[in-house]
Amino acid sequence: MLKLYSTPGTCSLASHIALEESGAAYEAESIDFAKQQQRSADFLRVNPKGRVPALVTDRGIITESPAILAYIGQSFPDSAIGVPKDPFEFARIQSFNAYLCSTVHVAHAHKRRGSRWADDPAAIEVMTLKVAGNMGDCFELIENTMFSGPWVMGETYSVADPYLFTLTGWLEGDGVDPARFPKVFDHFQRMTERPAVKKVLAAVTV
Ligand SMILES: N[C@@H](CCC(=O)N[C@@H](CS)C(=O)NCC(=O)O)C(=O)O
Repeated sequence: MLKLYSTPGTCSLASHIALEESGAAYEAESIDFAKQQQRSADFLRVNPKGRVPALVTDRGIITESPAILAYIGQSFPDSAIGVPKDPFEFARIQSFNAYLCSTVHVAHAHKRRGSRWADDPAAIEVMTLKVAGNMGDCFELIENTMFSGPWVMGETYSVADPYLFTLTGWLEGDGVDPARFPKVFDHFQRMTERPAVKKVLAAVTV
């Protein structure tokens, strides 16, 4: 059975929702950041990067959200979250998810994880001041050029949707009003009505 290591409030929510949408048999184990469990010897054996999500499969462990999402989509092609076989359509999904992973998530991480990039407390403080502006710029680009509607890729729901939903949920905390992006905000609200999303949110909300 698949096993997902995740932490409430983090990017692992996207993989958790995708698993639920896929209909796969899976279990989820929560890693407690307050207890620094992501840096425990036990968890570092699962993911030496010390990050969630990590997905345990019968062939090994997968890390990195875009890879986990693609794996789930390809493993359950006939589910709501199945990815298209067409290489171009699949590349469009990967392109969107790679942007969320490598640019949007990194912009967000400068708020709480500035110590990854600087030791000087003043430099870390200055970096936090860039978060709202950078996140706003990223979501403007998504709203105006990347989001097709009604779902991220157009008519078909895909693994890009739970990922965008997860990062949209960070905007308020980053000092950005999500209502600035009407299509993305509407998407966020429609996502909360999906049974799989409701089920996962109920399971991870303490
Ligand atoms: N590129 C990775 C990023 C994973 C990541 O940074 N996860 C954060 C939570 S959103 C984490 O585990 N942080 C723990 C830490 O920094 O100690 C992915 O997309 O899966």
